[in-house]
Amino acid sequence: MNREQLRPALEAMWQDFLSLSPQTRRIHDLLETDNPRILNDHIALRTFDLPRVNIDRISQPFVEAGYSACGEYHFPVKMLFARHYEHPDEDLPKLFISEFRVDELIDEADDEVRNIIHQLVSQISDSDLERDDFSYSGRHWKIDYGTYQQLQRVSEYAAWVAAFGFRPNHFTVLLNALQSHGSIDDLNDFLLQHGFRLNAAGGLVKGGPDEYLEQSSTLADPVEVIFSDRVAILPGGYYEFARRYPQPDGRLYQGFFAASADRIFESTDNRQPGF
Ligand code: OOG
Ligand code: NI
Repeated sequence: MNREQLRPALEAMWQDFLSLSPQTRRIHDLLETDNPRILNDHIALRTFDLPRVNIDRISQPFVEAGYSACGEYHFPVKMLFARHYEHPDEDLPKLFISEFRVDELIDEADDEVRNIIHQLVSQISDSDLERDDFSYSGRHWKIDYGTYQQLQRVSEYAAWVAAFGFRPNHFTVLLNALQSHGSIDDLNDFLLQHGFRLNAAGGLVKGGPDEYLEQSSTLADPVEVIFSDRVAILPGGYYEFARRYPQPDGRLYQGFFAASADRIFESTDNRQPGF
Protein backbone atom coordinates (compact mmCIF):
# COMPACT_ATOMS: atom_id res chain seq x y z
CA MET A 1 0.00 0.00 0.00
CA ASN A 2 1.43 3.42 -0.84
CA ARG A 3 0.87 6.67 1.09
CA GLU A 4 -1.89 7.86 -1.26
CA GLN A 5 -3.84 4.67 -0.58
CA LEU A 6 -3.62 5.08 3.18
CA ARG A 7 -6.47 7.56 3.78
CA PRO A 8 -8.97 5.61 1.63
CA ALA A 9 -7.88 2.45 3.48
CA LEU A 10 -8.47 4.07 6.89
CA GLU A 11 -11.88 5.29 5.65
CA ALA A 12 -12.76 1.74 4.51
CA MET A 13 -11.70 0.45 7.95
CA TRP A 14 -13.94 3.04 9.63
CA GLN A 15 -16.95 1.99 7.53
CA ASP A 16 -16.30 -1.68 8.26
CA PHE A 17 -15.87 -0.89 11.96
CA LEU A 18 -19.23 0.95 12.08
CA SER A 19 -20.94 -2.27 10.99
CA LEU A 20 -19.25 -4.04 13.90
CA SER A 21 -20.15 -1.28 16.36
CA PRO A 22 -23.37 0.60 15.45
CA GLN A 23 -23.27 2.42 18.82
CA THR A 24 -20.14 4.21 17.60
CA ARG A 25 -22.15 6.12 14.99
CA ARG A 26 -24.64 7.25 17.68
CA ILE A 27 -21.87 8.31 20.09
CA HIS A 28 -19.94 10.03 17.32
CA ASP A 29 -23.11 11.98 16.33
CA LEU A 30 -23.76 12.98 19.97
CA LEU A 31 -20.20 14.23 20.42
CA GLU A 32 -20.21 15.97 17.07
CA THR A 33 -22.93 18.44 18.14
CA ASP A 34 -20.37 20.20 20.40
CA ASN A 35 -17.16 19.04 18.75
CA PRO A 36 -16.82 19.70 15.05
CA ARG A 37 -13.51 17.84 14.87
CA ILE A 38 -13.26 14.42 16.49
CA LEU A 39 -9.75 13.00 16.25
CA ASN A 40 -9.06 9.28 16.24
CA ASP A 41 -6.13 8.40 18.53
CA HIS A 42 -5.72 4.80 17.40
CA ILE A 43 -7.25 1.82 15.63
CA ALA A 44 -6.85 -1.73 16.94
CA LEU A 45 -6.39 -4.95 14.97
CA ARG A 46 -6.11 -8.52 16.24
CA THR A 47 -4.57 -11.68 14.82
CA PHE A 48 -2.84 -15.00 15.51
CA ASP A 49 0.97 -15.24 15.62
CA LEU A 50 1.20 -17.87 12.82
CA PRO A 51 3.63 -16.71 10.09
CA ARG A 52 0.94 -16.22 7.40
CA VAL A 53 -1.01 -13.71 9.51
CA ASN A 54 1.18 -12.52 12.40
CA ILE A 55 1.67 -8.87 13.45
CA ASP A 56 4.46 -8.43 10.91
CA ARG A 57 2.14 -9.58 8.14
CA ILE A 58 -0.90 -7.55 9.29
CA SER A 59 1.22 -4.41 9.73
CA GLN A 60 3.06 -4.80 6.41
CA PRO A 61 0.79 -2.66 4.17
CA PHE A 62 0.80 0.09 6.81
CA VAL A 63 4.59 -0.04 7.15
CA GLU A 64 4.85 0.27 3.35
CA ALA A 65 2.68 3.39 3.69
CA GLY A 66 5.00 4.99 6.24
CA TYR A 67 4.07 3.56 9.66
CA SER A 68 6.85 2.32 11.93
CA ALA A 69 6.88 -0.07 14.89
CA CYS A 70 7.16 1.66 18.29
CA GLY A 71 6.19 0.19 21.70
CA GLU A 72 5.81 -3.50 22.56
CA TYR A 73 3.46 -4.93 25.17
CA HIS A 74 3.15 -8.38 26.78
CA PHE A 75 0.04 -9.99 28.21
CA PRO A 76 1.27 -13.35 29.54
CA VAL A 77 -2.00 -14.43 31.17
CA LYS A 78 -4.02 -13.79 28.01
CA MET A 79 -1.19 -15.26 25.85
CA LEU A 80 -1.07 -12.02 23.82
CA PHE A 81 1.64 -9.78 22.47
CA ALA A 82 1.09 -6.33 20.92
CA ARG A 83 2.99 -3.63 19.14
CA HIS A 84 1.94 -0.10 18.32
CA TYR A 85 2.76 1.77 15.11
CA GLU A 86 3.05 5.49 14.48
CA HIS A 87 3.04 7.51 11.27
CA PRO A 88 5.22 10.63 10.73
CA ASP A 89 2.01 12.45 9.73
CA GLU A 90 0.70 13.06 13.26
CA ASP A 91 -2.86 13.53 11.98
CA LEU A 92 -2.97 9.83 11.17
CA PRO A 93 -4.10 7.47 13.93
CA LYS A 94 -1.69 5.12 15.66
CA LEU A 95 -2.25 1.39 15.15
CA PHE A 96 -2.37 -1.08 18.04
CA ILE A 97 -1.87 -4.56 16.63
CA SER A 98 -1.96 -7.62 18.87
CA GLU A 99 -1.54 -11.37 18.28
CA PHE A 100 -2.52 -14.53 20.09
CA ARG A 101 0.61 -16.57 20.83
CA VAL A 102 -0.42 -20.03 19.73
CA ASP A 103 2.74 -21.66 21.08
CA GLU A 104 2.01 -20.42 24.58
CA LEU A 105 -0.75 -23.03 24.66
CA ILE A 106 1.44 -25.57 26.44
CA ASP A 107 -1.05 -27.93 28.10
CA GLU A 108 -1.74 -31.16 26.27
CA ALA A 109 -5.40 -30.30 26.65
CA ASP A 110 -4.76 -27.24 24.48
CA ASP A 111 -3.40 -29.30 21.56
CA GLU A 112 -6.80 -29.28 19.97
CA VAL A 113 -7.13 -25.49 20.20
CA ARG A 114 -3.72 -25.07 18.61
CA ASN A 115 -4.76 -27.41 15.80
CA ILE A 116 -8.00 -25.50 15.28
CA ILE A 117 -6.14 -22.20 14.85
CA HIS A 118 -3.67 -23.76 12.39
CA GLN A 119 -6.60 -25.24 10.48
CA LEU A 120 -8.46 -21.89 10.28
CA VAL A 121 -5.39 -20.02 9.03
CA SER A 122 -4.65 -22.76 6.45
CA GLN A 123 -8.02 -22.03 4.82
CA ILE A 124 -6.87 -18.55 3.73
CA SER A 125 -6.05 -18.59 0.01
CA ASP A 126 -2.67 -17.30 -1.17
CA SER A 127 -4.41 -14.81 -3.45
CA ASP A 128 -6.42 -13.35 -0.54
CA LEU A 129 -3.24 -13.08 1.52
CA GLU A 130 -1.66 -10.94 -1.18
CA ARG A 131 -4.51 -8.43 -1.30
CA ASP A 132 -3.61 -4.91 -0.18
CA ASP A 133 -6.69 -4.87 2.07
CA PHE A 134 -6.05 -8.28 3.62
CA SER A 135 -5.44 -6.79 7.10
CA TYR A 136 -9.05 -5.58 7.25
CA SER A 137 -10.79 -8.09 4.99
CA GLY A 138 -12.67 -10.07 7.66
CA ARG A 139 -12.90 -13.83 8.02
CA HIS A 140 -11.42 -16.25 5.49
CA TRP A 141 -12.56 -19.61 6.89
CA LYS A 142 -15.57 -21.74 7.66
CA ILE A 143 -16.14 -22.41 11.33
CA ASP A 144 -18.96 -24.04 13.28
CA TYR A 145 -20.35 -22.74 16.54
CA GLY A 146 -18.97 -25.62 18.65
CA THR A 147 -15.45 -24.80 17.48
CA TYR A 148 -15.98 -21.14 18.41
CA GLN A 149 -17.06 -22.26 21.90
CA GLN A 150 -14.05 -24.54 22.22
CA LEU A 151 -11.73 -21.60 21.55
CA GLN A 152 -13.72 -19.35 23.84
CA ARG A 153 -13.14 -21.66 26.80
CA VAL A 154 -9.38 -21.09 26.38
CA SER A 155 -9.24 -17.51 25.04
CA GLU A 156 -11.95 -14.91 24.47
CA TYR A 157 -9.49 -13.15 22.18
CA ALA A 158 -8.77 -16.20 19.99
CA ALA A 159 -12.51 -16.91 19.75
CA TRP A 160 -13.16 -13.30 18.65
CA VAL A 161 -10.57 -13.53 15.86
CA ALA A 162 -11.99 -16.91 14.80
CA ALA A 163 -15.52 -15.43 14.60
CA PHE A 164 -14.73 -12.06 12.97
CA GLY A 165 -11.38 -12.46 11.22
CA PHE A 166 -9.16 -9.48 10.43
CA ARG A 167 -10.90 -6.15 10.95
CA PRO A 168 -10.67 -3.21 13.37
CA ASN A 169 -12.27 -3.97 16.72
CA HIS A 170 -12.19 -0.36 17.91
CA PHE A 171 -11.47 3.23 17.03
CA THR A 172 -10.59 5.74 19.76
CA VAL A 173 -11.72 9.29 20.46
CA LEU A 174 -8.79 11.50 21.51
CA LEU A 175 -10.25 13.40 24.49
CA ASN A 176 -7.49 16.04 24.41
CA ALA A 177 -9.02 17.38 21.19
CA LEU A 178 -12.63 17.59 22.46
CA GLN A 179 -14.17 20.91 23.43
CA SER A 180 -16.90 19.32 25.56
CA HIS A 181 -16.73 16.09 27.60
CA GLY A 182 -12.94 16.44 27.68
CA SER A 183 -12.83 14.96 31.19
CA ILE A 184 -13.12 11.19 31.10
CA ASP A 185 -15.46 11.08 34.13
CA ASP A 186 -17.75 13.60 32.44
CA LEU A 187 -17.76 11.64 29.25
CA ASN A 188 -18.45 8.33 31.02
CA ASP A 189 -21.41 9.91 32.90
CA PHE A 190 -22.72 11.37 29.66
CA LEU A 191 -22.54 7.98 27.92
CA LEU A 192 -24.16 6.13 30.84
CA GLN A 193 -26.99 8.72 30.91
CA HIS A 194 -27.57 8.01 27.24
CA GLY A 195 -27.88 4.30 27.98
CA PHE A 196 -24.52 3.09 26.65
CA ARG A 197 -22.83 0.26 28.55
CA LEU A 198 -19.21 0.77 29.60
CA ASN A 199 -16.46 -1.74 30.27
CA ALA A 200 -16.10 -1.79 34.08
CA ALA A 201 -13.22 -4.30 34.27
CA GLY A 202 -10.71 -2.82 36.74
CA GLY A 203 -12.95 0.28 37.11
CA LEU A 204 -14.53 2.49 34.44
CA VAL A 205 -11.34 4.54 34.07
CA LYS A 206 -8.09 2.75 33.27
CA GLY A 207 -4.80 4.53 34.00
CA GLY A 208 -4.48 8.27 34.65
CA PRO A 209 -1.93 11.11 34.70
CA ASP A 210 0.69 8.91 36.40
CA GLU A 211 0.59 6.52 33.46
CA TYR A 212 0.39 9.49 31.03
CA LEU A 213 -2.65 7.73 29.55
CA GLU A 214 -6.26 7.57 30.76
CA GLN A 215 -8.78 5.35 28.97
CA SER A 216 -12.33 4.04 29.03
CA SER A 217 -14.42 2.10 26.55
CA THR A 218 -17.91 0.88 25.83
CA LEU A 219 -18.80 -2.79 25.88
CA ALA A 220 -18.86 -4.27 22.37
CA ASP A 221 -22.11 -4.15 20.41
CA PRO A 222 -24.03 -7.39 19.79
CA VAL A 223 -23.46 -8.46 16.17
CA GLU A 224 -24.84 -11.37 14.15
CA VAL A 225 -22.19 -13.91 13.15
CA ILE A 226 -22.88 -16.65 10.60
CA PHE A 227 -21.32 -19.98 11.56
CA SER A 228 -21.52 -23.01 9.27
CA ASP A 229 -24.25 -24.59 11.42
CA ARG A 230 -26.09 -21.63 12.97
CA VAL A 231 -26.23 -17.90 13.48
CA ALA A 232 -25.12 -16.41 16.83
CA ILE A 233 -25.11 -12.96 18.36
CA LEU A 234 -21.63 -12.09 19.65
CA PRO A 235 -19.83 -8.98 20.97
CA GLY A 236 -18.37 -7.24 17.91
CA GLY A 237 -16.66 -3.83 18.13
CA TYR A 238 -16.46 -1.10 20.77
CA TYR A 239 -15.59 2.59 21.01
CA GLU A 240 -12.66 3.77 23.17
CA PHE A 241 -11.86 7.16 24.72
CA ALA A 242 -8.33 8.21 25.60
CA ARG A 243 -6.67 11.22 27.19
CA ARG A 244 -2.91 11.58 26.82
CA TYR A 245 -0.77 13.50 29.32
CA PRO A 246 2.56 15.30 28.82
CA GLN A 247 5.69 13.46 29.90
CA PRO A 248 8.44 15.28 31.85
CA ASP A 249 9.91 16.44 28.51
CA GLY A 250 6.60 18.20 27.78
CA ARG A 251 5.59 15.95 24.91
CA LEU A 252 2.34 14.00 25.02
CA TYR A 253 2.94 10.32 25.72
CA GLN A 254 2.23 8.34 22.54
CA GLY A 255 2.53 4.79 23.85
CA PHE A 256 0.13 2.41 25.56
CA PHE A 257 -0.03 0.98 29.08
CA ALA A 258 -0.16 -2.80 29.32
CA ALA A 259 -2.11 -3.07 32.59
CA SER A 260 -4.87 -0.88 31.14
CA ALA A 261 -4.82 -2.54 27.72
CA ASP A 262 -5.21 -5.90 29.46
CA ARG A 263 -8.64 -4.84 30.73
CA ILE A 264 -9.64 -3.01 27.54
CA PHE A 265 -9.29 -6.28 25.62
CA GLU A 266 -12.19 -7.51 27.77
CA SER A 267 -14.59 -5.08 26.08
CA THR A 268 -15.35 -7.89 23.61
CA ASP A 269 -15.67 -10.71 26.16
CA ASN A 270 -18.66 -12.93 25.52
CA ARG A 271 -19.56 -13.21 29.18
CA GLN A 272 -21.02 -9.75 29.56
CA PRO A 273 -24.54 -9.26 30.83
CA GLY A 274 -26.92 -9.45 27.90
CA PHE A 275 -25.06 -12.06 25.88
C1 OOG B 1 -6.92 -3.92 22.16
C2 OOG B 1 -7.08 -3.56 23.62
C3 OOG B 1 -6.02 -2.58 24.14
C4 OOG B 1 -5.57 -0.02 24.31
O1 OOG B 1 -5.81 1.10 23.85
O2 OOG B 1 -4.90 -0.19 25.33
C5 OOG B 1 -6.15 -1.19 23.61
C6 OOG B 1 -7.97 -4.84 21.60
O3 OOG B 1 -9.07 -4.93 22.18
O4 OOG B 1 -7.71 -5.46 20.57
O5 OOG B 1 -6.73 -0.94 22.60
NI1 NI C 1 -7.28 0.95 22.32
